[in-house]
Amino acid sequence: MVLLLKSGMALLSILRYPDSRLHKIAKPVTAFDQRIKQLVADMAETMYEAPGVGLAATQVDVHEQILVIDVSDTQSDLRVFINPQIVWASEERQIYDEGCLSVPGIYDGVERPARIKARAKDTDGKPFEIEAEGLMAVCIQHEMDHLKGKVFVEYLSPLKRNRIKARMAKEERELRKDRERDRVGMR
Ligand code: K1U
Ligand code: ZN
Repeated sequence: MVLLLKSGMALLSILRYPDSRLHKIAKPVTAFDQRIKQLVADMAETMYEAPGVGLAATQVDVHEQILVIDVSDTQSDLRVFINPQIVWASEERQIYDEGCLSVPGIYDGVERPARIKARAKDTDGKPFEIEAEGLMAVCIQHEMDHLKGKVFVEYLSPLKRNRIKARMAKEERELRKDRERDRVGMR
């Protein structure tokens, strides 16, 4: 579902784990055109509204290699990564309590390289490189996993993952009931 806003931008629906579409592999972007610019604007709007600090195109059911990230406190530092690649990762690792807009309400520790160097293109197709640490490094790696069809809960133990799946399934049943009540005018 897409919610159109007065600003000309749109709020996109975020797929919820364990939706199988979260496991699709994203393809590289080949045409840096108006469609990509509009998609990036809609993804940023969707991320800010959620709110979140990152969003991968996979999460809005678009299977192209596009990420938006803003780890600033004031939603004022949007970074766009198209066709991103990690070209260097530190031996040093850090554990960070990660969250995901596709797995709302769940936070758990994931260990990843503490510092990375990434290469990507902007919306005009211009290449750039970035060195990142802290939340930015975590976020780039987490979002790049989405493009490869991987959700952060897959780093957790099978026991934790199954509990998360059960909780998400329960929430999904409740959401469906609410939507049905709305449809027949009972709410
Ligand atoms: O769904 C996503 O991929 C976005 C995810 C990014 C992320 C956060 C933390 C660690 C790794 C990856 C989120 O934005 S979850 C929500 C969140 O962390 C947040 C929400 C509001 C304010 C600050 C953070
Ligand atoms: Zn995520």
